[in-house]
Amino acid sequence: MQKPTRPMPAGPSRRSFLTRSAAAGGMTLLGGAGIGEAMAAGDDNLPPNIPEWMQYLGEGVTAHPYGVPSAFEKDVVRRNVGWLTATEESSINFTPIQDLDGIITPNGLCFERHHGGVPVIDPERHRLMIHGLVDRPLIFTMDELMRFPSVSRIHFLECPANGGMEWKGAQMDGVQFSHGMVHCCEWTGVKLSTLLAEVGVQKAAKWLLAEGADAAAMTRSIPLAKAMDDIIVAYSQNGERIRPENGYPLRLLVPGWEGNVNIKWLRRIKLGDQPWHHREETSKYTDLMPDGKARQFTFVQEANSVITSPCPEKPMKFGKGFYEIRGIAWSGYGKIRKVDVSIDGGMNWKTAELQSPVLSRALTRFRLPLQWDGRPMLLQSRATDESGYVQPTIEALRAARGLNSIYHKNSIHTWRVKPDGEVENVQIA
Ligand SMILES: Nc1nc2c(c(=O)[nH]1)N[C@H]1C(S)=C(S)[C@@H](COP(=O)(O)O)O[C@H]1N2
Ligand SMILES: [Mo]
Repeated sequence: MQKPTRPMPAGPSRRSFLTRSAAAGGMTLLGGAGIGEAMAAGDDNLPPNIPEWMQYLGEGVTAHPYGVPSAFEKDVVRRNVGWLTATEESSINFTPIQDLDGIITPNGLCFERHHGGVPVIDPERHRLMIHGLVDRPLIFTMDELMRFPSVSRIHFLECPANGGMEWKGAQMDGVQFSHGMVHCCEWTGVKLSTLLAEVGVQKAAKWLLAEGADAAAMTRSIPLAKAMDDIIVAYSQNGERIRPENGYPLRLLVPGWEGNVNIKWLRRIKLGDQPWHHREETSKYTDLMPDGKARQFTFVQEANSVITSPCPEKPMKFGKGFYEIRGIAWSGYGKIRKVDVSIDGGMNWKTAELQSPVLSRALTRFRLPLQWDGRPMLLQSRATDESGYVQPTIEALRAARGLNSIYHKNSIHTWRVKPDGEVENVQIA
């Protein structure tokens, strides 16, 4: 047998064990294929035969100094929506949340949001300047920043535009696009409060301005109180240096607050006594209210949740029988306390199991076993966080915020499951 250099996915998929498992039945949850059946399937790679890939030596330890996913996982990728933005540099792509398990988003799959593309920054030549209402304005090298006492925290980061295309009705054909402007990583860095102690904050200081080193020179005003609380000046993401797309070599991580204040490619922090007026291009993250007024600052990403299996990309393909409903919940106010799941559009609710760890301002996994009788369902999830905040219905959110909004749409989401197991994105009254 010749040794393939790089195993490639097979063509049309092999017959699935699981689809045939119902027949094998018995007392087990799912059963499994009988040995006779497997032999009858005529695939030489099925047990009890020795498969191809046991008949050659695989690649050695020098083949991939930096590993990549299996070639069979080629469809697990970030995706963008062409019509959403005019350019690819000032644009966004989406995390494939339908394909992920647990609470950590792999670095290569974290959604990206840029206003001026991704700059190429040599960490040797990168500096962070802290000035304004401080006693000792200072400029830090990356080495100096990494010498400070460090922290590692797991937090979600969500663009406030997540779900924003659906204020007027369901329109995205998958959970990747309806909810994929979120990722959750373990961020390592130095607490901003540590750096502020180094420069000495003056009494009059109440706000800070953070500026990125990208072509957009994106800047944001952030209240100093948040900086003193839990903001991280981060250089690592899931154990390795931050990816260029996510802010290499340095970014702000502002736990639970809207994505746009998490300034990437961070180069400057200025302290002042009031918020700054931002340039048109970067100051659009205001919430337009029903009365036509705009809320300038809506920092917290309130509790949200969505079922990621089933979903349009993951239909209920085994027919009637056992499924585990799985999803993610998160809240900028703290920990998720509870997630309820409904299969009848919100008339009846069952409390799902939360998978540990349940961390503050982090994605939280929930799951609920279901014996599907094959009838249509309207699947929903509803998160409650430790502050007591309950994820609102779309009607409640519209009543409070109207139809003019783009940002902060965290309403209960509905999937319609059809008898053939296909899943559609719908909004129900
Ligand atoms: N310098 C800079 N920082 C930035 C942005 C940017 O365009 N430039 N985009 C912001 C927005 S709107 C979001 S939602 C988050 C996205 O972070 P991510 O790309 O790591 O997912 O970064 C924020 N920080
Ligand atoms: Mo954003």
